[in-house]
Amino acid sequence: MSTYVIGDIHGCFDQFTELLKKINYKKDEDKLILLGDLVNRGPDSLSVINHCMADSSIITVLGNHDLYLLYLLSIDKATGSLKEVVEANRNKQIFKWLLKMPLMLEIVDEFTGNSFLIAHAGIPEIWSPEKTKKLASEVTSLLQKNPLKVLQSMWGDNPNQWNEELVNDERCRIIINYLTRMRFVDKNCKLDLKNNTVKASAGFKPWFKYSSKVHEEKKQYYVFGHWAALNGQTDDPHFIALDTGCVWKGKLTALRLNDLEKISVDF
Ligand SMILES: [Mn+2]
Repeated sequence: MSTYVIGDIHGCFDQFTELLKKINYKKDEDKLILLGDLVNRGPDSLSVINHCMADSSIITVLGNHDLYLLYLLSIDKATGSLKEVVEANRNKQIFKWLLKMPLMLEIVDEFTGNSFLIAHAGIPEIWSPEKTKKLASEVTSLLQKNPLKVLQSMWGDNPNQWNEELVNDERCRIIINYLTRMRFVDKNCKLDLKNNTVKASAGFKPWFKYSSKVHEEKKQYYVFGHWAALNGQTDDPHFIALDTGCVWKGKLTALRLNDLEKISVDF
């Protein structure tokens, strides 16, 4: 049995099925975790969703584009490359399926004992894995209890810094922004959500540059997508970036957790 993590698919269905063939994925034996942003921008978001819903060995962490799709489904607004998903006959089932997905996962590989912390954009250094799990499930239960309220109030870049005192919509919004939109943060973990390049503004660094040696000792790996401009490069083997920009005519990349091998297909 192998466990794979695949980066941002963004509706690139052909590359997705080609990659599954290349890794020789077997749905009855293997496990597949997607890093979110299954949909939008690319040519065939609906086929990606249909394929994933038909295979119970697939789960995804939610990305910002998946949350956008949930939002469009919640207000029944068919627009852009998500039009056919919102208008699909079983759009209500799609909504329910996606709403159940977590914002963060921890997977421990039984052969190596390595632990993999998985979130669409990453996990800020100020939150331990336990704390992150708690905050992520806080959002998931709010999403399930009152989806409209969360989906309609999650927009915006403020507050831009974590604070234990935050409550209600602001608390929910910043947890979502760290886990699904983060790239650069400053030394107080203030988010810069405007910059999607690889060049930091003054006072900011990529979120994964703040971490200490602790990950190495604990055999912890952070696996994330979202940041296509990194093109898979973090210069730190404990931070594994898997969005290799398939939808921008780059590659779609899988990581096999058992041996840390990366396998890609071209757009
Ligand atoms: Mn994203």
